Amino acid sequence: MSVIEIKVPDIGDFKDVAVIEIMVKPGDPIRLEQSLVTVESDKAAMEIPSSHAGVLKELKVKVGDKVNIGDLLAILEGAATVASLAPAAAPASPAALPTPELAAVALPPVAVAPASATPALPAHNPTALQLQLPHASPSVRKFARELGVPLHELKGRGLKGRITEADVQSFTRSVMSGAVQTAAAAAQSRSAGGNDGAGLGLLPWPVVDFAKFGPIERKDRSRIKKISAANLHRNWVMIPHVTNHDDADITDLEAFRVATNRENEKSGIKVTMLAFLIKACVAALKKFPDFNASIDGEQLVLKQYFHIGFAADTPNGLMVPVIRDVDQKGIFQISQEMGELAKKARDGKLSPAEMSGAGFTISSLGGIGGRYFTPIINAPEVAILGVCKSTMEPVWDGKAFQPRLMLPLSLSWDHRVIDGASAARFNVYLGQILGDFRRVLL
Ligand code: CAO
Repeated sequence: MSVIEIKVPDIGDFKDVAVIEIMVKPGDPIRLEQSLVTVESDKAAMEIPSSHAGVLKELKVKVGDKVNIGDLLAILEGAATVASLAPAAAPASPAALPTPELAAVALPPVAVAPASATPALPAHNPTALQLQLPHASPSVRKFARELGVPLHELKGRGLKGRITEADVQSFTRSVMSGAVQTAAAAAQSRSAGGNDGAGLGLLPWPVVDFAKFGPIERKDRSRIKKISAANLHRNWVMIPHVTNHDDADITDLEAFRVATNRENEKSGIKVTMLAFLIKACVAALKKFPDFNASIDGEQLVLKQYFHIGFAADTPNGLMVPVIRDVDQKGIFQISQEMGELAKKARDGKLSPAEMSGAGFTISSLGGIGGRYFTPIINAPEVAILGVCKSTMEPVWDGKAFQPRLMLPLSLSWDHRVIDGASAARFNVYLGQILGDFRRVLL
């Protein structure tokens, strides 16, 4: 019989979060990933799951305690199973996002629920922001999920504004009787006609009976796709995007990459063009700091760190893992981390921390194809680089056409922060670096 210590996992950028609920008691049999306690920051409530299975011997926290990453939560007795706290694929849950980033959408090792500490809301508030809402216990959240009740639209009438089972029942009754309409239903009826495009004076969304024209199939959109869609939509509508296209001559860099992979075959690390691009972008961000920035009210926040996000295509949808401190890393380390993060993304195991903090993002379709595209900026960043497949092209050298390997680059930028001349210079400089990496040393 082994004794296992359960500690607070990485819960994102939260410090001194209060324990608000204990969900187990000594003697209870504990399943792997069973929620043990609920903690609450000023932004969100979240359940902390057990990293092991066993029998609960002792709880090391009580309601009201403040905890941080690494603090001892509980002691279990039993055979250890999986030591990792990596989350399983995101369960269907109405969980709120820990951050508003483009595709920081995988659930953390815990389900995140809206927190309290908000001004009183009406019993039903379909326009309320999720992060400002009252919270509910896991069983009430489960109950609401089963009924399809949007918890964030309810005002809790329980202790400290908590949503109770009775609140969920009464909301369901009101919807059934037609007394209230959920935000989703309201949006649907708006898009079905009579809507002026959220005040933009637009035509209503076309409502078409597709089945009239031929056989169709309906399928649910995945949770990650719905969340990233909402983020992409906001970013596309709110940011005045412009995209500059350019080409970089990577003939010599590609030869170097191929030779490097050949020489390091045994290392098991494959270097792709994306690793060089990530490194080259850092050189360009150092030269053009406005591209590694965010708008904050009247100010521009210029980041002195170089964390680069890269879009990863996963079965569940688009995700953007982040490689930190790229300026301090070599191509092999970047390649290795990229491989690990991409695998985690595909397995649905990225933590919120691994998807946050980027100052600039690269979206590479180079392994697939295409020429150019217009990537959507990953707010609150102000620029994103799209990359497509390199092709051999005839390039005039002043005397003759030479076969050169050309990489298509598409840089989208926020016109509130960046202007066209800077964007063109950024692309030119990036092309020069990719053309001759020794320039990074200058
Ligand atoms: N030109 C030509 N070939 C390229 C290339 C480029 N720009 N970039 C990559 N390749 C090649 C690689 O060398 C590799 O070749 P081999 O199989 O012969 O070794 C192949 O294409 C596949 O590369 P990869 O995609 O596995 O690796 P990567 O490092 O380039 O990209 C990752 C990793 C995770 C970013 C990628 O797999 C991915 O998910 N891309 C999609 C991103 C996306 O969806 N963007 C759109 C976002 S907006 O909706």
